[in-house]
Amino acid sequence: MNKTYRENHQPNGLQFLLLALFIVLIGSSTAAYGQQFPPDSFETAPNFGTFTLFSSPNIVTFTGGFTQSQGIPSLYVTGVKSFMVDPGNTGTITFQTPAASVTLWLRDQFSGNPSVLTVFDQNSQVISTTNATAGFVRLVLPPGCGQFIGSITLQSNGTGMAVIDDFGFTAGQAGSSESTVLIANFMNGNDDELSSRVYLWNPSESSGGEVCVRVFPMPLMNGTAQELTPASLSLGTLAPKSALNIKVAEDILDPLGRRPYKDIGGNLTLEFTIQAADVVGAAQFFSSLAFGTYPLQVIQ
Ligand SMILES: [Ca+2]
Repeated sequence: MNKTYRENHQPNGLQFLLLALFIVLIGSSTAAYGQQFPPDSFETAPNFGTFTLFSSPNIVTFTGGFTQSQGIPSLYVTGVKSFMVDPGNTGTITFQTPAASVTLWLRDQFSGNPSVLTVFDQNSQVISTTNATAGFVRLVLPPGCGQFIGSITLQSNGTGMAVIDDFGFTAGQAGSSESTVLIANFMNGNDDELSSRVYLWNPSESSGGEVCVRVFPMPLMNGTAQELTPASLSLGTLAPKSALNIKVAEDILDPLGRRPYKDIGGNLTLEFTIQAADVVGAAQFFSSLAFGTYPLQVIQ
């Protein structure tokens, strides 16, 4: 076997091996993660007091407001009831299992001092705030890659009610909130010259979740370099017992508008955060002449 043959064909052999592993691993998938709960219109909620919607382990609890119909059609997106909070009060929505995203319709009854909807993660850190307007607006509340929504508050600041209707969500991590952090210490973003791949696989039978990446250029000697990702970028989800093949140029640099990345030699370090325990991975780069493969470094 001459050198050229070996260099040209070993990547294909490795890819075949990874494909075979992928086929073995992809056999079964049970994902509580990502289960979608269609909008509830509050039509069957009790008129007063704390109440819950949906069922365990995805119960959502509403406190601080009421749902009794006021007979005012503009206060409802559908039906004749909604979740309303009196002026000066704060309504709170709490998730038994943190949510991967939430959709709802929000309005103030009257214009003036706007009410404020605040989204918190499962550690009670603020993710975002939104002011209500005197007209229903549909809000889609993704928490950001790798984050989950633990609770939402609605502080009613106007002279009328602050109102939510048609509340739905997508379940986030059920049970464990373990995550894995992996580093690809050397990748190259100049896909005019080199192809770069990252393979992740998740051996867990139950733990699965979103894959997020941050991209750091590698500075030249005495130089500095700035992170390419303004915020952690989502690469989709990695289900239990499944694998993911990530193409650095197509899947990461394209969405960032940085393909091909040729600055300072195109060299990059990638940090992956996966919302699942004990994920492992490998990085590979190759052209017609050269290639390298190495396991991803486990940070957490
Ligand atoms: Ca309704």
